[in-house]
Amino acid sequence: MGFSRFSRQLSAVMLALPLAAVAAGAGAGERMLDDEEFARAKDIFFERCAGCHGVLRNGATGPALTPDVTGELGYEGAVSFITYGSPAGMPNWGTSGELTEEEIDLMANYVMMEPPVPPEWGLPEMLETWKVIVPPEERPTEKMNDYNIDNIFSVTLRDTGEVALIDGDTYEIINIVETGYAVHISRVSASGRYILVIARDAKVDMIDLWMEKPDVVAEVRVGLEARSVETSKFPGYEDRYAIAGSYWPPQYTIMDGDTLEPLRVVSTRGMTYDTGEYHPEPRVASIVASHFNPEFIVNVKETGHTLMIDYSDLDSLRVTDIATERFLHDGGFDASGRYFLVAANARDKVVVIDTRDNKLVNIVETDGIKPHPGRGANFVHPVYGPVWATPHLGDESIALIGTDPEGHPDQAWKLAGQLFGLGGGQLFIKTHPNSDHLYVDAPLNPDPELSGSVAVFTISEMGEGEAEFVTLPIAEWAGIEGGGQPRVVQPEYNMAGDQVWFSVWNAKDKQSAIVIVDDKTLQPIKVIKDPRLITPTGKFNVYNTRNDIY
Ligand code: DHE
Repeated sequence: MGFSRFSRQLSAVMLALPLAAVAAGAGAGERMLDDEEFARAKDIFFERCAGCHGVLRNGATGPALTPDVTGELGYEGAVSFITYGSPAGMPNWGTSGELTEEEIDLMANYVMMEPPVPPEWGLPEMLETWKVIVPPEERPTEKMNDYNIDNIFSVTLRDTGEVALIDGDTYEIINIVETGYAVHISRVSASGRYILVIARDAKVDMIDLWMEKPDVVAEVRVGLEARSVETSKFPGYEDRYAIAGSYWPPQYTIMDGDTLEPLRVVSTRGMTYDTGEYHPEPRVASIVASHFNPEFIVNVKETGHTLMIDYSDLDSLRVTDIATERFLHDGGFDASGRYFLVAANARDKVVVIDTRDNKLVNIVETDGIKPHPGRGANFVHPVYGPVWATPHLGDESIALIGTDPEGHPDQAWKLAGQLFGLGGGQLFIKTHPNSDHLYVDAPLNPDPELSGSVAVFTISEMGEGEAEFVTLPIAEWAGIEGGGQPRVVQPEYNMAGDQVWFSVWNAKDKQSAIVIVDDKTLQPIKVIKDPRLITPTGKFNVYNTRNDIY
């Protein structure tokens, strides 16, 4: 279950299994699991493993785990990977205390068996789950609270299935809002009024920030597993539509932007862009809304298609299908908002799309293992000019890709330079137009000192070649009581760009925190600790998220 060498060996057989071969059944593990154990292992796999390895275990960010390949790894090998992880991105489920020895034994046996195929989820199932809690006509016609809603943070509380809405001016928790299971990300509607939250169980929640106490006004489940949500941003279509991408079933759903009524659901099953082979599980990874056309940009992971979905006429949906690269994951715009850069992480590449002319611009080799940008970071490098940066999950490198074809044509859409951060296990990077700093985390590094810290580079001091960084001991500053291995994850600026928020993400039964750092002095100015802040991970500042500022 580790990533590096194993992943490369296994990718060759990734697409070999036809759907008929993946029906539930038992393979050759160390021992057979009984029904109860199988059901428990299936749940753990869904909760912890399916995101990287796929429901059908055909592999993506992590290697394929079909019985033909896990059989070669063997039971002992599987136990070791699950227990210790790897610096290339496999979490250390055992040594971090997240899985017990007994659960690891269960999982090592489970991955030797044939994976079960989950049921489909179409419009009828969605409509059964669709609820308009406050109909549009009963919602406020103006903002009913005194919050500066642009500076609210929507904070993922991963393991409680909630988001905390935190006032960025006062650091007070405004509300803890119940969402779906293992909630993942928040995105903000074009007007800034609504926050859309997607959970791993594919539940979408829509929060109205104009209410006296902001809360959920509509919800729907668009599948059984999902990771992405976005809303229409093109002038004339602000807040009109929402879209969510599902991992299972592999599909995207366009919804009404006021009520979340599902309007169109489209499967992404189909052929790989290069070899033209059928794939049963091409999952929808990141989605962004174009600023240049009435389109959503939908990245289909396993088959390597980037779809530009024109939402101006839902009855005759026009889709521009750009062949890009397999294993598309997360990404963001360049500073102009015209070019979208998305990691094809298991291919160690970043794809650049021109969202004005709907064309592939380039596919950049990032000279690192598994680029993982989040949305990336845009800044003006003293030597290379405007760049977009991504860290890597599998090593300590940070790729700088030139984004200025006019002023710096030699660097444009190429690897202009590299930085080197704390170590492997990096996930997120962030800067802000008002800041001279670039922050890079390493939450998946097995070394607790590194996973509890963040690297800070000073942009104006960068030259050609390597740059020095300062290490901030964020987890230490949090003063966590009661132990655990708190991981520092996802820097996020406030609206003004003068403070940076970090989640100190501990196990569910341990204390977690949010540490806020002054961007000028690099000193902590506030630690938010509250028993309700359980497993905080992603944080989404309303203004920065809505305006694609990163
Ligand atoms: Fe994420 C973004 C998928 C695990 C925190 N994550 C994304 C996106 C995708 C994705 C496709 C881009 C969404 C978009 O922009 O539309 N994430 C996955 C997985 O498949 C994966 C690897 C495994 C899984 O089982 O889910 C995974 N992600 C995690 C985590 O374990 C993280 C660290 C903690 C958590 O809360 O789950 C995590 N992912 C995030 C965050 C973002 C994200 C915070 C948004 C970053 C941003 O700044 O926009």
